[in-house]
Amino acid sequence: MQPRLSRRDMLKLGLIGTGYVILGPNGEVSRSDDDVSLPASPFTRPWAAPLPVPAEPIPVPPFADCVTVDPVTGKRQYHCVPEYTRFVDNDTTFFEIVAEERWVKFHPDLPYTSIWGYRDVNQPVETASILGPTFKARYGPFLDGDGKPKLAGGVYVRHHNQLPLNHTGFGVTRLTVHHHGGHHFSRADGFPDNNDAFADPVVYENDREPRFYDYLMPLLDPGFVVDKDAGVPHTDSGETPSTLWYHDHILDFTGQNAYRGLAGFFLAFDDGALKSVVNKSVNKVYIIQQVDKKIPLETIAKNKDLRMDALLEDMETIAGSGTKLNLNYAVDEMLDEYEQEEIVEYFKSCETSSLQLAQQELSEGNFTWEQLKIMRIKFLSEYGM
Ligand SMILES: [Cu+2]
Repeated sequence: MQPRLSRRDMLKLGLIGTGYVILGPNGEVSRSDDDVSLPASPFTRPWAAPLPVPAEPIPVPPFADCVTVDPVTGKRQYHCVPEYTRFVDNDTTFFEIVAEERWVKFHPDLPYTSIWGYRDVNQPVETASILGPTFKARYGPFLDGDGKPKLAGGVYVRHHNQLPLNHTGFGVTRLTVHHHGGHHFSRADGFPDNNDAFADPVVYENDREPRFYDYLMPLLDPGFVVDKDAGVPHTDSGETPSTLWYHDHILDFTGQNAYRGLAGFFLAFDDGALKSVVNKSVNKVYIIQQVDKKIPLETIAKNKDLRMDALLEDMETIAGSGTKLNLNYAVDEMLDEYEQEEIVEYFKSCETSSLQLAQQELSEGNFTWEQLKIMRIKFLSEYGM
């Protein structure tokens, strides 16, 4: 007979608070998930196989049914889902993924098991990993030929559904892919209910549901949708997520479908250094000369065909890289002495460079984004941080 366990023993064993403890009439303790009716897990040798690391998907040519190339300019034009149009051009990378049933070994000592998994179309079934391919992508802002930020770039993924149509049991074969943690159109973010509720030019490969579906990840900082014109200012790079995953998201069956294997990583990197170098080289000298001459910012922006927010972004890059810009002539027109002092004190004490946060925390001052931005530039110029 097993000895009785005291509460103290149980705490030591970590059994209290799990919700899985069964205390038998004899004081025998067992966890309710040790169900004796199930076969024991087979023995597997430790360290028998390397950790599987899913390969990156390989880009495919733009999809001819949705992207045409302008014969004169060579520019890609997208024409399938209207809201995607501004976000797709020659810098967009295309991928093609299938969801399918396949047989895998979780361990060399185990027999083959059927899973549902994502696979890059370029990857043969025999060598496909259990988890879907790992995407690695770069965040924008993407720059046009003149070094100005643009919306287009990002990643465009076509997902094919090749799961068995006659499936019954665990999981459902109606799919919608969610990019977990990203900031995308709801159209491209695994709408859980019914993804052909969107009026899409999808191809129906059978009469039951669309057999492929297009997802666009613009890879811009959160907020780009609010500011429809620019994509860079008014966004919050402090909130940009980087370690993401994608998984099936269909209503009521997300757990079952992800459990069956419909999941993969999506790692997104930012390239701040690269984009600021390009920006700087284009407008830096001009901006410094104009500020020296105390030219009004509106005039500088107009002459360089920049929006005011884009000009301020460039100025911040210049000040941030160590070149002082004496903007007092412009600042004094936008803020009185006390307001300037309040904002400087805030910047001295705050831990992030988020202007959205500054706007919230300085809410009594009712400062605009431009006021805070120009103060950020003054602050960078004077304190060099
Ligand atoms: Cu999720």
